[in-house]
Amino acid sequence: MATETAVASEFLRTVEVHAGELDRLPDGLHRIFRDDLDVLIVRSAFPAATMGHVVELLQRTEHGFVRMPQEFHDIEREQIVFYGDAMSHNSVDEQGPPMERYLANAAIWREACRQLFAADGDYETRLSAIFCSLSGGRRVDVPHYSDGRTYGPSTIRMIPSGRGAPFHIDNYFDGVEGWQYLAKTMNLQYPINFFTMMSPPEGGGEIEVSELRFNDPRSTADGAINKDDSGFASQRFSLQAGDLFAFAAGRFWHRVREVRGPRPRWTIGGFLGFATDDRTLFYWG
Ligand SMILES: O=C(O)CCC(=O)C(=O)O
Repeated sequence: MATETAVASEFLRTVEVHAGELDRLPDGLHRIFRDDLDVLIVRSAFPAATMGHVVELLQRTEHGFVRMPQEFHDIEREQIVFYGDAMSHNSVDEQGPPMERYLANAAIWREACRQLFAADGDYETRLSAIFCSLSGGRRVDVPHYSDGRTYGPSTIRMIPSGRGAPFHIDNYFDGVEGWQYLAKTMNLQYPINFFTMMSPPEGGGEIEVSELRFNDPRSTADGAINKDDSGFASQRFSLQAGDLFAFAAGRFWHRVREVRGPRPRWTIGGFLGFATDDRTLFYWG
């Protein structure tokens, strides 16, 4: 059954469904967009065994993805690593990825992802089917750049022990070229973030969404990360391998809690946006 949560201590409007009952939320993603819902969880969106298998493959050297450091230029230093180029900024690419590199890496990513999931059911096919069920009958697609090349459908993110994603909010991408291009045809005022848990760590690593909203006078205007998040109420979500999480990441500050134990946290995901003509739901990494 679709479980809708609205108790006082849980300030986020959350709906949780099993992958077999997506028809209960035919317009679920648009509800996040129109500020009628904050969090949507699809339990077992992908089989846990599939995720276990692909994470095992990712830890071998021949996976085919381009690994992108997120904290330090030297990829050999222990840090958060993305498999694939993300359409966002970090301390290595402060203005976001150069478009030429991003688009070249997007094509590599699609092929590497096809290979990665070859034995388990194609990732893009499954993800797109899930989004179709939750998109209110809209077309679902990965965006194209002006030259016809496609964006990447997602990225894979590895957070090692002792690290987490800092407190941040996902609507300070105005200076990122590939984001500006998307904003010409999409309403990206409050982007939606989605990811599927591939492998949870032994401890920590929960996504934690704060009550602090975009433009709250208590937040700084520049979106700087590593801010102090103490003093704000938050809700924490635990996900199992295969669970998909989509949320209003442009409305609420959020972070990933520090990963504990030897196993890294692996996720795969990106962003969702609705076309301004309201006919298409786009997703990209
Ligand atoms: O992919 C994740 O695990 C975290 C997502 C997130 O916080 C973000 O991309 O803004």
